[in-house]
Amino acid sequence: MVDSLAKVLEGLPTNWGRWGKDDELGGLNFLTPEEVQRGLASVKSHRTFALQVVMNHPKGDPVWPGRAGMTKLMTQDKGSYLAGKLTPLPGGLEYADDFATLFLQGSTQFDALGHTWYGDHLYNGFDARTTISGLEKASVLPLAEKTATGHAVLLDIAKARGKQRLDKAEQITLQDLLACAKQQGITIHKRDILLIRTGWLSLFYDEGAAKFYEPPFIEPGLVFSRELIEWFHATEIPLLGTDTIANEITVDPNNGIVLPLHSALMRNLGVVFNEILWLEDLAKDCAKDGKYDFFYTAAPLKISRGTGAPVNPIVVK
Ligand code: UVW
Repeated sequence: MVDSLAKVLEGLPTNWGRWGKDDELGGLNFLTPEEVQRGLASVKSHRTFALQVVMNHPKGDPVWPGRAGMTKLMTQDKGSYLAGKLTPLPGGLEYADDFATLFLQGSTQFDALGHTWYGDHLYNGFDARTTISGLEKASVLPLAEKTATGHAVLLDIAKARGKQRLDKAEQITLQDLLACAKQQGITIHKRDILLIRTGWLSLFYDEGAAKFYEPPFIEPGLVFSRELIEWFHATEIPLLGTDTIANEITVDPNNGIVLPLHSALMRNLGVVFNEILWLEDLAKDCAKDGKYDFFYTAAPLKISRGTGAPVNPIVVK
């Protein structure tokens, strides 16, 4: 018997109304100019990292089951000119063009705060019917216009456990986060952007889609607990990013709920989710220099009424 979200989350904090009844930014409200400055002040080596996975990757695009990776087609290329279908522009210029269809949640992405809900309400109490035909409220657009920019920390849970990657359904608790921070010699400060490495995504590229999606599809990740939600609330975490498809263990081992943190953190607290991050190169660099904090900035594509959008976050160490 699976518990209901309404029952499990009863009495836990929300940030609804905290920034006004029309707020669509949630945790990004914590990222004030002071937080941007704090992020910039942490920059030491000026090494940069781009955290998006490759779209249209030859091995495929890792996505939530039921979605598909990008389909990309050439609409014209040198072949078009060689076949006589096109002639060069006056002066001789030729060009290649392409066209793509994609799930907006089909790559490294930001979830809009209105992307998931339970009952009849989204983040900030917006009526769930405002999602019909496109998100009228809490779409990805306000997040894209604000940007997520500030001081971030990486917690490398896989490394802390002496593994290349966590196993299917492996759990991460609040205690694990705090122990990992201690082991890495960092303090998680209020308003830090929180990135968690599990190593899980590398399974897709190393061993292929069949292994990655082998049933049951249960990603490793954070497990719901009341103390975890209270800690996120008290620590004012603006954004959670991980190298998994959905930022949390797929099925909660204690109550059977699928993706409870999407409700407890995203819907109720307004924590912005940055999913499907490529953290391998950043993690290697952090292990090398022992520095696990840095400047992070990201703005998803500006898509009107979007449920999410691809993003290529930038880290400067
Ligand atoms: C779902 O919403 C099901 O997944 P995600 O947040 O990973 O896109």
